[in-house]
Amino acid sequence: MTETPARTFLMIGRPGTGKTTFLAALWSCLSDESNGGLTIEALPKDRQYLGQCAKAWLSGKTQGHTPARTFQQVEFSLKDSLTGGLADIVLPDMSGEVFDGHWKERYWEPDYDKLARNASGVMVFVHPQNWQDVRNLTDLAKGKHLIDDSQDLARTEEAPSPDRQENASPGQEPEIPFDHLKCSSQVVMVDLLQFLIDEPCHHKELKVSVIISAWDVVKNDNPEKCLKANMPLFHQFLVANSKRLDYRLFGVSAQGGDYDDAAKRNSLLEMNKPIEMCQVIDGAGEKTFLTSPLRWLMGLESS
Ligand SMILES: Nc1nc2c(ncn2[C@@H]2O[C@H](COP(=O)(O)OP(=O)(O)OP(=O)(O)O)[C@@H](O)[C@H]2O)c(=O)[nH]1
Ligand SMILES: [Mg+2]
Repeated sequence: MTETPARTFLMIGRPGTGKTTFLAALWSCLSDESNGGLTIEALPKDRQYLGQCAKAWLSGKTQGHTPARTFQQVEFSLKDSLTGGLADIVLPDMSGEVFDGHWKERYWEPDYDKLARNASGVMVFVHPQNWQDVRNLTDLAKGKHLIDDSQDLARTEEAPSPDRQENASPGQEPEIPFDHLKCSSQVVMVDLLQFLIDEPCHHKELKVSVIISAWDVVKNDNPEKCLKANMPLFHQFLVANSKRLDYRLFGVSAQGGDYDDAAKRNSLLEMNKPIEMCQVIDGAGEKTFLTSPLRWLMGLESS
């Protein structure tokens, strides 16, 4: 370990956004010289968790859902082969449910509070599945007349749900109870970043790597345009706060493809080197390295 204090980076993302898969691929590729110039300088004392993740990743198995409340404190010591600089990194892996809990409960555990206040950078994960819950005002306006037209039909055909029955009084529209977890993911992601730059952490400046994971399923060649089109509120928040959130975007395929596609999975497992399974591009769509999101947080990439 180096004499300078370890630097803490957070990995933030809702459930199933690719956090553990990215960590598994990153850890597995840090010994490869063609990964963009970051190599392991000293092995962590506790490698069991990283070892498990890497084993699954190398054998083409999905990472299991990270259990809620389990705090995987990942720490390693890295060397930048371009400058020879050394750095100790703390990169905890947590379940997406933990972040949903922060959003819903407006509360986090003391352990996480310490990490959040110490953090000098954040990897923010979004998955194409998160886009299904994004609606813009034009969609809503278009949808409204369809709803109006079909209301009579729906009233006759649909039995009211227990929630609706409970809350409806005669002659009134039934009330649907608010469910935090059904809110649009882009609203949740904005809020999670606001916890860091506003109450309670008040970070003046944070490096941010926004990772669009499962990039192999995205039909777009430019992560910046892709985020703008699919999570416009979140994208606008990043742009508007770019003095405090010094962000870079990446499209990352840490798994290389869908494992349910047997032919694809076999072709990935037949690659000469594991690192060839991953594809990473920067915000403008240029090919880059799996380590680039981490290098950006470490200040090793030019602004
Ligand atoms: N096609 C494709 N799927 C991916 C990729 N990376 C992750 N996935 C899939 O996305 C899902 C979630 O991945 P995880 O890495 O477990 O996500 P997570 O954020 O750690 O999830 P939690 O631990 O539940 O918070 C899994 O089904 C993965 O197989 C990728 O590069 N391509
Ligand atoms: Mg996980």
